[in-house]
Amino acid sequence: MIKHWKRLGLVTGLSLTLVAAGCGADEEGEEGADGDNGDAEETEENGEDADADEDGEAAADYGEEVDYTITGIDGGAGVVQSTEDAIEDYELDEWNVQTSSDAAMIQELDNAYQNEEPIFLTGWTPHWKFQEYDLEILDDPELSYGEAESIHTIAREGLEEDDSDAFQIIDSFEWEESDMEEVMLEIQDDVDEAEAAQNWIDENDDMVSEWTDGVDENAGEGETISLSLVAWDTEIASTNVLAQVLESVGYDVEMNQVEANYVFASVADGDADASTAVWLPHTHADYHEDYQDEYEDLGPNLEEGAQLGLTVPAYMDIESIEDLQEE
Ligand code: PBE
Repeated sequence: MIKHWKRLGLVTGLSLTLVAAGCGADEEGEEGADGDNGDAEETEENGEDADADEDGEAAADYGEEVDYTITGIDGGAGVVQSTEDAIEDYELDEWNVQTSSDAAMIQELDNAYQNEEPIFLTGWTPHWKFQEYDLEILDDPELSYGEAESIHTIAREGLEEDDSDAFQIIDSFEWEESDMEEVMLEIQDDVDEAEAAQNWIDENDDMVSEWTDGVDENAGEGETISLSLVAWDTEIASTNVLAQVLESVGYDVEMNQVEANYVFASVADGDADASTAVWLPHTHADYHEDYQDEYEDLGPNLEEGAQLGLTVPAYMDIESIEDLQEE
């Protein structure tokens, strides 16, 4: 599965992601002629789920209804790559992933959700979308999306020697899924990112004071620390918290939103000091393999709480990615 990932290298992922143009519902038009499973639409016991007679059949209808399109985020994201792997692993030949951004995907989810229409998303937890919408991650027996994983922090070589206080804080930063969700939800509720981060810090000063233990309150002396991130809500939350803590002891923090591959390249090159955006062992395995010798992996900032998966609204009648296979 990992093979085509490599090719992305330093090139922007966006333009390379498959958008299997125009592939759509055309060829499968004969499914009404399948004979005995005929009138599923009309024979419901519960009248509600008109198309949802049994998983296989409902899922086939979903394919047509969504034009065999999975609504994705940026092409550099591991979850988009995993979705392309799933298309291959489950032989979903006519399906494709449409790339956009985290925000645009959520907008599409919102539109579909209002109308109870089917939609397939490149999903992951933690993410506030699971609090705001009733969503499910489909079973993935082939493990195209990997298993539960952790989010790691990486730092540039030499940061520890150059600035042991900043290094200590960056290295100590660690929290839990529920913490990250709190910050994400507030940002989603239109609280400014820095303010949401600060609110969480104010409520969790026991934890935060361990990260800054022994660090002088003016340790930063105005030095700049630069953190790389992608505009994924999880990373916006973690990076803002870390930035606020660094600023509280006198650092100036630059947060640079970049494409996924550049998170790794920038820390490897020393252009950035650190990043909290590294999902392992699955999501970013290939980026990490390419760059891990050139930066320091400081281990999880969020342990085992993360998971990718093909995600749908709970009102859809489908349980497994396998249900999308046409018989
Ligand atoms: N995500 C959020 C990223 C990692 C962080 C799941 C969208 C990805 O798929 O690469």
